Amino acid sequence: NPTINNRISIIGVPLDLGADRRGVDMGPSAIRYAKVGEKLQSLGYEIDDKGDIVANRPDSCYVDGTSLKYLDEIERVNTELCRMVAEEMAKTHFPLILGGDHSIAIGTISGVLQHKKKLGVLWFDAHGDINTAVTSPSGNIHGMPVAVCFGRGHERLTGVGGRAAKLDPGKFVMIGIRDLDPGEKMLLKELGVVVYTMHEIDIMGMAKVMEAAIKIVANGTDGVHVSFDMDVIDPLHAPGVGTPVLGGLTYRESHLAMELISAANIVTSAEFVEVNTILDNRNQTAKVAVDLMGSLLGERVL
Ligand code: 4U7
Ligand code: MN
Ligand code: MN
Ligand code: MN
Repeated sequence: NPTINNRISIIGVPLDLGADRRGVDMGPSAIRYAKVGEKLQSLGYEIDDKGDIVANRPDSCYVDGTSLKYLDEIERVNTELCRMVAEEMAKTHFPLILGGDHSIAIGTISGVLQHKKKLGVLWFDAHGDINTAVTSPSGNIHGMPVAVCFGRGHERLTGVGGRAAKLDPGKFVMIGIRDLDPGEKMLLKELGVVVYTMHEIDIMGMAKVMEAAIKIVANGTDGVHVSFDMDVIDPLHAPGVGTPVLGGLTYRESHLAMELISAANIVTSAEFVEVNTILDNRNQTAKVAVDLMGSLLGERVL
């Protein structure tokens, strides 16, 4: 894959506070156990595993009963993640982040933005993750990272990485969406984010959806980040996620998407999040995640 350096820096973020439920904190170890390092090495990459950013356990965190659960610790972990991602990119390494709940996209993307000022994003998810404290039905910050990356939400979150470094909603594409809260629908329309819901994937097919999505994020940008929430895949193939929603991507559809991104030579960073080992079936979801990373980073059948 010529657009990316052959060095990959893996950063694990065993955070589950953003989901307010245990299980995704073990995601990074499950993904490592599913041989992510071996897979990427076999594709010719040099792997620099930076280890994990350790988060406090929920029972030792202060919760003040506001609409933003575990704000202090989530801000701290994301600030550290932002710093590490920027540091790895300064070495021209490709950052591959293992989650953890999806609130870590705040740190990943703000770190990438230190180097890629005109970043495009492909956001794979069953959910929109574009709530704010005002619209969120749960107060869980893993439902808010997209809003934060557009500069909307609590200043302690939008302040991670600096107030200036924010995403352009016109260069942000969502894929696989099938569960949006009322406030999310309003903000998506207001900002003009392109959303390929499951309906468009059914009608157009994944190949056409990706062709259109890639065109949007590749033109006029200086890099593309892939944020992959494992719950975009149907629970049949990825049962180990915290917030499963019926009617998701098949195993093949998700792979085709990764293969087409890889063929377009546009990706400059990636994260795979929301693997919940407690709900998983013999590490199946972590294995699917590693297969997808392979396809995204150049693995082919022949
Ligand atoms: B994930 C939810 F209300 N929208 O905000 C919320 F349905 O990172 C779910 O995509 C968020 O897994 C899911 O709590 C966050 C809910
Ligand atoms: Mn989700
Ligand atoms: Mn998500
Ligand atoms: Mn989830």
